[in-house]
Parts: sequence; C-alpha cells; structure tokens
Amino acid sequence: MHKKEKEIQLKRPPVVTIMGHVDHGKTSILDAIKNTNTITQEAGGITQNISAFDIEFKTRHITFIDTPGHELFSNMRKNGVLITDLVLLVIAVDDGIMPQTKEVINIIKENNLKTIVVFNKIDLPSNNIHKIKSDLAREGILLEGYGGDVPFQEISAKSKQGIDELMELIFLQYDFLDDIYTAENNNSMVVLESYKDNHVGNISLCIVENGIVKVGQYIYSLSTGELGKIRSIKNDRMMSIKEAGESCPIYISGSNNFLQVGEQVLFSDVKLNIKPEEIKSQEQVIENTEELSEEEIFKLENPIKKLSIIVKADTVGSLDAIVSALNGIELNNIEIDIFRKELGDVIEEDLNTAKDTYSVIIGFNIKSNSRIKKMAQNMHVIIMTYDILYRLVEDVKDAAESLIPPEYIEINNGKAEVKQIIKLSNKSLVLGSLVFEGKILNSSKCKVLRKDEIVFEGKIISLKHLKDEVKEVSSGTECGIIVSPSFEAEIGDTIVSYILDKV
Ligand SMILES: Nc1nc2c(ncn2[C@@H]2O[C@H](COP(=O)(O)OP(=O)(O)OP(=O)(O)O)[C@@H](O)[C@H]2O)c(=O)[nH]1
Ligand SMILES: [Mg+2]
Repeated sequence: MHKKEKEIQLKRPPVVTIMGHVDHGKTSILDAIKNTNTITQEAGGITQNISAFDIEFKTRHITFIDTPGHELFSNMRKNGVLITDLVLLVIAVDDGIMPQTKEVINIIKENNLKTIVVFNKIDLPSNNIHKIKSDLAREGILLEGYGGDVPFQEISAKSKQGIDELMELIFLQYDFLDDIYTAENNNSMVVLESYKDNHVGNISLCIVENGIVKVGQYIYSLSTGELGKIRSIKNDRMMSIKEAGESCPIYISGSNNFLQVGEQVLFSDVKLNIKPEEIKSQEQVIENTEELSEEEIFKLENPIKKLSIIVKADTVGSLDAIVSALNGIELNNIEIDIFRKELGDVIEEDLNTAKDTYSVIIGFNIKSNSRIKKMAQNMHVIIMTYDILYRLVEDVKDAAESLIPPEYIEINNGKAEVKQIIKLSNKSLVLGSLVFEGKILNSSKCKVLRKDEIVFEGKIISLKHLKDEVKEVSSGTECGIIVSPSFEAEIGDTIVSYILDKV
C-alpha cells in the first residue's frame, strides 16, 4: 500500500460543518446527501438548532454538522465549528453574499478553517455566479482559478447535480489536510448542544474527539470534575448503541451535571482523579434574588418601564439565541428583563415566580400541559409559547412597545369667544359664544384662555345652535356651550375645543 494511502486510512472520519445565510439551502444539501427530507419538518422551514449526522459515502464515513442561517443564531454558528475539519460555505447563486455569509467568512478567517465554497441552486435561471465569485474575492475568499486555492463546487440540492462531486471533493480536501483537529486529551468528546428530557434527564449531543466511548464509562468535565456514568448512547437516528468511535455524533445521557456547549468531556473505564478547576452550578437559575430590592430602588429612581420575562426553552443553544436576541431589542425607556432562563417545560414554580414578579413566561419548543395552562389562567399569568424564534422576538418587542405610553397631539383646534353668560335653573352656566376660528366640537376636550393664560381645562358637554343640540359649530356662528366641571367664565374668555390624537 502506498504510504499516503495508509496514513489516510488511519485518519478519523472528517467532521464537516455546513454554514451560510438563511435559506441558501444548507439543510437541503444534507437532505440530498442523506436522501431524506428534513426541511419540510422544520418549523417555519428554517433550521433553529444545531444538529449532526453520520453519513456513509462509498464505504467511508463523514460527519456533517448543520447550522442555522438565521441572523438570530450567531452563537450556534460559532459552536458549529468547535470541532471542524472543513467548512462548507453555502451560497445560493440567486442571492449571493448576504450578511450571514459574511459572518461565516469571519468565523472561517478567525479560526483559520479549511473551506469549500458550495454554490447552490444552480438549477435556478437567475444565476449570478460570476459576480459572486468576484464578490468573494473582495471578502478575502480567493477561489481556485481566481487567484487563490479555495476549492468550490457548483450544485443543486434540488436536482442533486454536483452532489457526488461535492462528496469526492470533501474527501479529497480532507485527505490532504496535514493538520486535522486533534484534541488535547485522550478519550474525549466535545458538547455541541444540551437539553433536558423529562424521563432521561440531561442529554447532550457530542462529537467524539478521540477514543471509543462506551455505555457505563465514567465521564468527567475538566471544569467541574466527575459527572457520573454514561447511561445510554444514541446515534444520529436516535438508535441505542453500545459504543461510538472518533468523529461520531452521539447523544449521551447519564451526566449528573448539565453540560455546557463547547465543554470537553473525558470518558474512562476506570475512575479518574480529576480535580475540577472550579466547581460551579451548571444549571442556569435565577441570577440573584437579592437584586430584586435593588431593582425596586432603581425603579423608584428611574421611571423606566420594565418587561419582566421568564424564558423556558428546549436546548442551551435555543436559550442562548433567545437571550441574545431579547437583549438586542432596544426601545427607549423600556427594559426587557430576563428574570429567569431555564431549560424544560413550564412548571408550577415558574407560575409562582411569574405571579410574584409580574413576569410573562415565554416558552420555546416546550410544552405546558393543560393543568399548568389552567393554573396560569387562574393566576393571571401569561404563557406564550413558540416554535419559531423570530416570531417570539417580534411578539416580545410588540409587548414591550405596548408599555410605552402613546404620545398625543391636540388636533382640530377651534376657538370661540365668550359673549354672554346665562345661568340655567339647574345652576349650569351656558356660555353664549361666537366661533371665530375652526370648529367647536361637541363632547371634545376644551380649555379656556384668559389673556393667553389657561384658566380652565375640561370637556364640552353640551353644544347648542339656536335651540338644537349640535355636533359642531363652524367659524362665524354663534352657539351655547356648557363645559364640565362647571367654571366661572368671564366675558371675553376664549374657549378652545380640541381632540387628542395618538402620534
Ligand atoms: N431551486 C432550488 N431551491 C433550493 C435548492 N436548495 C434549497 N432550495 C430551497 O431553498 C429553501 C431553503 O432551503 P433550506 O435547505 O431550508 O435552507 P437552509 O440554508 O437550511 O436554511 P436555514 O437552515 O433556515 O438557514 C427551501 O425552500 C428549499 O426547497 C436548490 O438547489 N434549488
Ligand atoms: Mg437549514
């Protein structure tokens, strides 16, 4: 066997991360490779979670990591390259270089990642590929044949044109990579995503970095020490397996602590003596209850309106994306306060906290059972649940905006001069007036000016022309006005009739 070939066979399968702008076809490419149809199952047709798959192509394995392209999932994109040999930078040829394409290019540059540019949707008639190639050069991505050495492949995820060539290109690039990612520790895996399952407990999606991980092994975190034993390992199709080798994407359960994204987890058949760097709770709970009183003082000093929120979500990645999206909402004099952020379904304790703190509960990809919903109703606690992140963000923004008191302007000013004052038997005063500007409106707000000073503010409760009650009286016409509350007007006062309108 040729020496180079022998070396190649010893390499673990490549880990390839698919990145690019929203809707450029990342998940479709994976579907085309896998012969599946994931995107039709995605809420809103967009990817909102990081996921990983093991794919076999011509007897060789490859791990793909699919990342979301929507702008809100910036952190997830960064996490996608934690353990990556190659990035597929997907660009739809009908759209070109978009904001998240640029974001990915920055991630590629910062981490010095080997990249293949994938021009997708070449089946479409609107094809700007030549322009995109030169735009890429301007962004510092120099393609092969265009003054650089970044390989590219033109494909259509829809017709599958170019998919096999892309797979060949991935292996070709990978096989000639001299320095593939190597973990600092033996027998380790890295966490891509974590969530809580009501039955199984903490579950983490991990990629094995090196060694073979087995059910029953002890697991350790470098930061928090012993985590327990691996209770189950599932593959990317959620089938239970006993062990998994390098580059494999797996879901593990059994950890006592919640595993943070990016964390390196060591596994071993025997107990190890790993001293944690620092022991800290991995659960994300209420930040600090003492802050409450401070906040109350702050509230008194600053009339800033606050929308207090409890966020419950399915995964750490979602929670992260929600929190940074909500923190990014900027509204004058309104503060969005994330009082609590936690994984899992809405529970009774959330309702109590929401009631005490006047918080709204926002849930993402979680359930609230009918008992909880009923309790919430009785307690007047609002639970809003979503499966599409940008809708959640829009609604929170709307809710926050509704706290801003509307600004009003006075419109339709009409002016009348008081010429005569008549006292009725019920003691009401009728102000016999002559309208000299605009219109006086019945039931409108009014103020009275005396030598340019406001001496009264109230409402017109009766407006008569001759003997008839009328809706309005125009300039040049005499009328009888009764205002409320009653007011001792003087001859020569000016009555201003106006209505308020929201700006
Ligand atoms: N015509 C055509 N349409 C495509 C092709 N690939 C994907 N699409 C369509 O483009 C849309 C977006 O595809 P996705 O695969 O969901 O895109 P994505 O990049 O995964 O999107 P996010 O994960 O939300 O960032 C879908 O309507 C696909 O059917 C292609 O090669 N040709
Ligand atoms: Mg997708």
